[in-house]
Amino acid sequence: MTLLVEKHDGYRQLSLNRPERLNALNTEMHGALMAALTEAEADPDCRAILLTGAGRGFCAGQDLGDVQVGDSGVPDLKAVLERYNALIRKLRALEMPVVCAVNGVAAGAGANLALACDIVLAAKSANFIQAFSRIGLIPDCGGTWFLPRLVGAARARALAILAEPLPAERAAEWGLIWQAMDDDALMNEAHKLAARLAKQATIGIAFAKRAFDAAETNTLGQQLDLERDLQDELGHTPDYAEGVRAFVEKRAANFTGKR
Ligand code: LHQ
Repeated sequence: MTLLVEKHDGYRQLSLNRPERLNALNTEMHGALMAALTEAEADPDCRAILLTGAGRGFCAGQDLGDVQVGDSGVPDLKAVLERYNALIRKLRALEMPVVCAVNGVAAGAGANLALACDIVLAAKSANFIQAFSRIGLIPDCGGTWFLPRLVGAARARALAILAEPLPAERAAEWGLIWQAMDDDALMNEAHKLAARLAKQATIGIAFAKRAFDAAETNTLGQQLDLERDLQDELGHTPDYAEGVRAFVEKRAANFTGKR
């Protein structure tokens, strides 16, 4: 099994599971990950995802032994990239929060897979490596889009060109990820976070994801209109009504995540 799926109360943990290859992504793992996300979406009881890796690595990117050689005699990267792009699009559009617990090295597509998630936690021993330039490629899986937005143009370019490992603590200082933490605390914290998110007003979180992504191309005027429309829709959800009621009654809200 290249992907382990564990169901928890309100969320699912997906663990990339090829530890002997540092969870490098092959065709089978891609398929399993896409299928697991589709299943999670269809389950009304699943309101958050926790993505991590089995063993000492998070994900070493594309399995370099699993790239089909095309007619021209060179690896057919286009076909492989179509799969990655579909995966990144799916994660960004998923109507629930995605927590990524980077338990060890995240290299190449593995690094940018993590960056596509909504909240990234990492073990202090983990590193992020934009390994692509080492094999003559550019950052893909949204890397050229995520990096400058997260850490600024100068750092983005140096990360991509030099392909040096960026330790988790510096990644957090630079704003590439949310938090770095002691290795032995990581999974406990990640589970606590996923469980907490699964009890939040998750449809609101889904709309915030959509708004942040739209903001990348919208003008302020367009974004104000979008916020108004999304807020108007959220204003008709049971979670909004419950949130306000719970506030007034000075009690914890009981959210459902339903539209
Ligand atoms: C691997 C891999 C790996 C296979 C470690 N594949 N076996 C998209 C579309 C199409 C094509 C191409 O690419 C892409 C996007 C990309 O992701 S490109 C970037 C691909 N990834 C890389 O270039 C990273 C390659 N890996 C490494 O540089 C190192 O393994 C890192 C720095 C991640 C970790 O180093 P170490 O901690 O020293 O571990 P290791 O190198 O000894 O790896 C452990 C094993 O895992 C080893 O196998 P072995 O049989 O010797 O024990 C590696 O060969 C294997 N492995 N990454 N991507």
